[in-house]
Amino acid sequence: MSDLFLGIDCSTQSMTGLVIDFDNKTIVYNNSINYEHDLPHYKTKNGVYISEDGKVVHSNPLMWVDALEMLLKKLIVSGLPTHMIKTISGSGQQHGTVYLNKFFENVLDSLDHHKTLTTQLKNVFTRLTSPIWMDSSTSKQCEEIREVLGGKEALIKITGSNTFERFSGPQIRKFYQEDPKNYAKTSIIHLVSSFLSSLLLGKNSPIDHGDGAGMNLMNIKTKQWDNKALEATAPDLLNKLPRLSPSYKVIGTISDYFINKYGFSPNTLLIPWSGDNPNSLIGLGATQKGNIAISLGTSDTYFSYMKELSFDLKGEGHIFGAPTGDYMSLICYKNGSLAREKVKDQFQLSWAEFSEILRKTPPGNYGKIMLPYFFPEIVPLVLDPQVFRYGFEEDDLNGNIRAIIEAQFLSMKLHSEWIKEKPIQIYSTGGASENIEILQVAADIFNIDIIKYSITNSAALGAAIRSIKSYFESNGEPIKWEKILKDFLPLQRNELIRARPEFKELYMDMLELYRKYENFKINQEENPEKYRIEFINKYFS
Ligand code: ADP
Ligand code: XUL
Repeated sequence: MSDLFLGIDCSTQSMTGLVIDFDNKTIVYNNSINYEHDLPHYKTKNGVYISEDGKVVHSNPLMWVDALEMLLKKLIVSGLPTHMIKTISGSGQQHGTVYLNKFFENVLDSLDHHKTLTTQLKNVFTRLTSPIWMDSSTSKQCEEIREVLGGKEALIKITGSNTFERFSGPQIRKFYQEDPKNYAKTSIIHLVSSFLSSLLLGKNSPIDHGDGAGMNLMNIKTKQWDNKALEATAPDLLNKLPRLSPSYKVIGTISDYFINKYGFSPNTLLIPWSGDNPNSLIGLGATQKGNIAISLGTSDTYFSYMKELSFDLKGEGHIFGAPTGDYMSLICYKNGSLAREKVKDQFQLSWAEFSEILRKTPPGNYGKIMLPYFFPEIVPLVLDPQVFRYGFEEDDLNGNIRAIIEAQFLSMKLHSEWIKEKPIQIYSTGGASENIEILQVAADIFNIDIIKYSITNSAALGAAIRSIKSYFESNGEPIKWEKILKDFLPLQRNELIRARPEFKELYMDMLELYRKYENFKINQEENPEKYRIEFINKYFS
């Protein structure tokens, strides 16, 4: 076996470790810990704690620590020679924050490898749970910050995004306002990514520009903390944040705890962890203009590599840093996999049965339209979840299944119009990208072919690939992204889902119909029922 590279992904529902043997162009290890099933004593459902009204969504940072240790134990048991791992990087669900006291770095510096990480870290948190990307309880703080920074457009031009409920800045402000004592006791606030990176490093790790851009705190042009944004958020915040770093820069070597306990070499290099979406950009090979990806994980996201910085002044989308040092654009939905699961579970179906219904029902669904806000939604902003059905009822099995999938991709097409990149193909990833029938609906609605990979966790893969690039660079042997990706990624592709041209017109009409229904419900515009009848007459009579 030759040089190995490890990528770890701490996502909403699970933690994955993936190891690449780069010389042999193979993935030699790929395994996950599922929080709900493998760590049941944390009592999460799908990896999270959700309040009754659905607005407050937290997870448990100690559970992530436990999962990391469990993952590394599995790696050892598998017989993988950890001492041959040259570089490690990782990926975290974006926006989530971890609040730590002044003892954090001392504890990291003096970890005893005979004891577990959780025993030693249990007293370092000033907030026992972490608000995550699914949280939508900070509308008040979003408004306050937006106002101080001069309104939506000004804010977008500073941080790359409007304020969003799940973003770290508004979440930090809420903690400061609701629990000032513990805010004062907080020495450092990490993202999920930089928190886990700190454990491996044995001291505070920087936040990379990719994940840093999801905080409403980083200036998207200078890639520095923005003083005005910090002041608008909470007092003394600069002193409570780690430094920022390019995603590719080596930050040090692995700490003694992991060397002694898991057999890593003392020379193992570390590079900053990034967000799951920036990592996926690399893991899917979407590093050039015109590359578009959809990720169908717990969240559904649509994102694109961006060379020249440009903004969505309407304020629905985001600009993040890309691990290449450039930018990426993104829109994100909360009603992704968990909404699909709601419908699947309501009718007690397996995914195979769910897919079978998608196969046998017609595109256009006889004019049945759903607005699928099972959970609060980001685009369009819906804080009080409710599902709207037009032309069918809640107990219509076939109708509901096709309606939710069509709604998700019609909405994605509608709200990604501001992303000017026009794709030739779309790369897909995430748990639901296993499902060819779901991808077929997406391909037909976008009228673009979709590439499916055999690895559905492109975030872990992207982290491992980033490690390769930084390793060669730190050895004075610069290697281009294209070279690594070209040699490796095509081997992972396993299917092309073709858009069917015969449904192009139908879905263009349905997109306009869907737009009208959203405007009807969200902006109180005219009831478009007569257009729905026209659509039915055109395609189904
Ligand atoms: P995350 O990384 O956000 O934790 P994943 O990318 O691992 O999430 O995706 C997990 C989701 O994948 C599950 O919630 C499940 O709904 C979905 N999933 C798994 N298999 C299928 C399938 N065959 N069809 C549709 N969805 C699936
Ligand atoms: C992106 C977002 C989610 C999380 C969880 O802005 O909120 O995609 O990164 O995967």
